[in-house]
Amino acid sequence: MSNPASPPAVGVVDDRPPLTFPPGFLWGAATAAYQIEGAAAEGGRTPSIWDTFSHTPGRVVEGHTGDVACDHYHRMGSDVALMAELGLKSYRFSVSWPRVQPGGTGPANAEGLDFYRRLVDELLAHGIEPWLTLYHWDLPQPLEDVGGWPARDTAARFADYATLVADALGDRVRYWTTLNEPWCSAFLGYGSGVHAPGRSDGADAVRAGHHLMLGHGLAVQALRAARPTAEVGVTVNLYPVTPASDAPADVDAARRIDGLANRFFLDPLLRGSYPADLMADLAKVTDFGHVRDGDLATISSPLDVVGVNYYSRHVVAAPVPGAEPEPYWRAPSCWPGSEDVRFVTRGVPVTDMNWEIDAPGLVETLRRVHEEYTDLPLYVTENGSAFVDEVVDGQVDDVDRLAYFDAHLRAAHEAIEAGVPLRGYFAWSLMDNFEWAWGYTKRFGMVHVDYDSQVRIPKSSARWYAEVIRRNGLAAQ
Ligand code: IFM
Repeated sequence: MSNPASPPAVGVVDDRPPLTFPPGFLWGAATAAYQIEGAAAEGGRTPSIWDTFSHTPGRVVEGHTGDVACDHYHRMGSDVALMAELGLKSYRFSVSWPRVQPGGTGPANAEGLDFYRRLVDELLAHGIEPWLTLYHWDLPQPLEDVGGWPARDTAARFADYATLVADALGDRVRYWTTLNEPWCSAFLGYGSGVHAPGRSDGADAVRAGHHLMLGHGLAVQALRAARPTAEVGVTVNLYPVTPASDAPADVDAARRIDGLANRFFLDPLLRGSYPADLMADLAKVTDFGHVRDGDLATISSPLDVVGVNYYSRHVVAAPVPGAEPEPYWRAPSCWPGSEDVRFVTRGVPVTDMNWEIDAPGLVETLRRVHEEYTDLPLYVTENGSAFVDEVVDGQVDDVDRLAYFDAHLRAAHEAIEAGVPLRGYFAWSLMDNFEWAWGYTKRFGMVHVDYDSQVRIPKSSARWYAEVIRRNGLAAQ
């Protein structure tokens, strides 16, 4: 199999055609508060679950924390100038809940809100559309202390926080995302415990997933009440799930993992129901007693856009007795009720995260959301890759990352040609940052960050992306 992310070999004629995207296609890059801001104890910010988790020995590689990160809190002006230099049409960032509402309840922290007001104003002054995500995993620690997302009340707290941010920024932000990747918050945070808050209980993970979606629905209603013209959506991380063979047991393993990874969220959010087969699979974990009348109507409150984060594909197979448990998102505890399913490595090229590179999977994913779930405009709100970078003579020539973007943009274009109303694409990430349990050891940025000096160097992929934006498409190669 050819490597979809390989740059053309020297001397080989590459006939990839030029591709033009629809007029107005929104080209952007994304980040998240805890991954870049730093200033963890400044401006009235109080700890989130990620502060607690990263400061707990053994939780994050090499004991890294987000205390300083990319110091974006202090360098916001020059970071926005860099975005403008790259020609970004939009910037997707998240608001730190404990920065704007310390502790997660009560009044707003004016200093915290002021940071985001200045960020948004700076973006607008540079002609960059702000795209605001309310929750990218930094739950205020006091809310975790009273139960976290497995507790129903957290959903109501989230809606209050949404109102507070909408009241402050709704006059200048058009695009609002409630949650980023609720699968990770629920199943990595409360199932396997490799993410904050580091709890490991299948029933709690399922409850957390439900209450995250309930919080989303309540926040959609709160945003609409505060700002009727806002364009509101949610971002889910989706994977095509493929059986390793046609054997019925492998096909069933794929159905089960697809249920937990994709349909657990897509069905309630876009159809207002949990899939019956998923509920049957989960029967040994939970009786779904946490779901109350009216919840699913709230969860499926009408949206304006849907965000899709895409990185890779899951290939799975039926259990093999005695198989070694695998780490991270392949860990059995991420998949309550389906702990026995095996994740298969196909031997295709992988990124530094060990995630298989599979650009056609993006076409499949976008088509599925459109053809099976919704006619709403779709946005790829994250797509990108970690590779080991080297700074040579002050430059970073990240050919692998560039090729990854190229292959996935071609896939995005193919999806548009197949009828998907894809309206924009956000590269993950604008700059290298705190990659959660991996700390600073994994680099996803188009811009290199030297964490000692905080010097930023746009990599080859950033220069290339700037050209893509300028042309509104890909040049022939
Ligand atoms: O860094 C993360 C991001 O916070 C959420 N989506 C996946 C990225 C890469 O792991």
